[in-house]
Amino acid sequence: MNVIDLRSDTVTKPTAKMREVIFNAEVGDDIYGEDPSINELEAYSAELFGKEAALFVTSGTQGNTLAILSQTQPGNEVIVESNAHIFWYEGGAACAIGGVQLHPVPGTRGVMTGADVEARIRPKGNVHFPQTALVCLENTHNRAGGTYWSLDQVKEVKDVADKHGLKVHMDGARIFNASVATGTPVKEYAKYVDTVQFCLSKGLGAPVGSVLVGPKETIQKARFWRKRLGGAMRQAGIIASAGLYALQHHIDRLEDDHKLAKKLALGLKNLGLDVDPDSVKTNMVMLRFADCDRLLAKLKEKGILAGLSVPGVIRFVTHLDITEEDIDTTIKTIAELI
Ligand code: TLP
Repeated sequence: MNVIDLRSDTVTKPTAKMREVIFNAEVGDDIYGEDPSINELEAYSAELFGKEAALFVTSGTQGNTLAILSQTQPGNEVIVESNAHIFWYEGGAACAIGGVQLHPVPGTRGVMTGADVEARIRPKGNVHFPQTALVCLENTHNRAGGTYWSLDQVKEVKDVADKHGLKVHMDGARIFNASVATGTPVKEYAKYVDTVQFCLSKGLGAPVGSVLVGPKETIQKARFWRKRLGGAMRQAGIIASAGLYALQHHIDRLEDDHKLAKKLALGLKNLGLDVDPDSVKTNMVMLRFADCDRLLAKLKEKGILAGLSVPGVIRFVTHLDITEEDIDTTIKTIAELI
């Protein structure tokens, strides 16, 4: 059976061209700094984001964790939006490894205002309070349904962070989706944050890896932490080459994923289902449904996979391996099932 996998954009398989690039990748021992493919990916990423340095890491979770570890001290507090991936889905890494406390701030569709953030910053010089060190933004925002931050919204938080001497990290697992949807170059977003983590293994379609970009000194600290956590790899140019290929060839096509997500949302709306097509900003569709488990199980029997985002909400994610025909089949199948 041909499976239509809409659970996540993490499920993509390398394309034939990407496999060819992997096959031919030049490699070396990265712990000696000798893997040409990794060095090229890091240099390319730093340039693309207008940052001094970049670090190839195993996953988005590792990139976020290294960003926190290299910009905080144990006992510090880190402000995150209350539905942030860092808060929900990273196994408590910031706390378990970095010894920091996360301070969740409710946002609107994943976006915090400068005032939201400022109200949560702890007063300095009072022995009762943990000291706020870092603010983390998520762009696009996963649990909010692939919503993006505008550049002005990022600037507003950056201004507050600067005023209080805080660093800003962007969990940009899907920053290219935000960039394509808003027309904002990633370099512009990066101007108003200290570090950005972006995933190669999501919409960009590479099999493994993320990149953390930022100032040289911060990335050097992150490199140290990556080694300490066992994330320094050897001839990992095998996977980095796929990441570089994805960065060079798979950004513009994200627009197609966004169109298909919109098409799916409109199709489901036309079936009378509880979906808001206007809220579909990038490659995710959130369907509010009374019995999600039953619908998901029925869909699975028909070869269509989706996942639960939050209780009562099914998430569909479009990506490189999803065609227009797959979306038509999905809408038709759901029409038959409900
Ligand atoms: N998100 C995954 C799951 O973990 C939920 C998905 O299927 O969407 N930041 C954001 C915003 C993410 O959505 C994810 C992955 C990560 C970080 C972590 O990336 P990985 O899975 O590479 O550690």
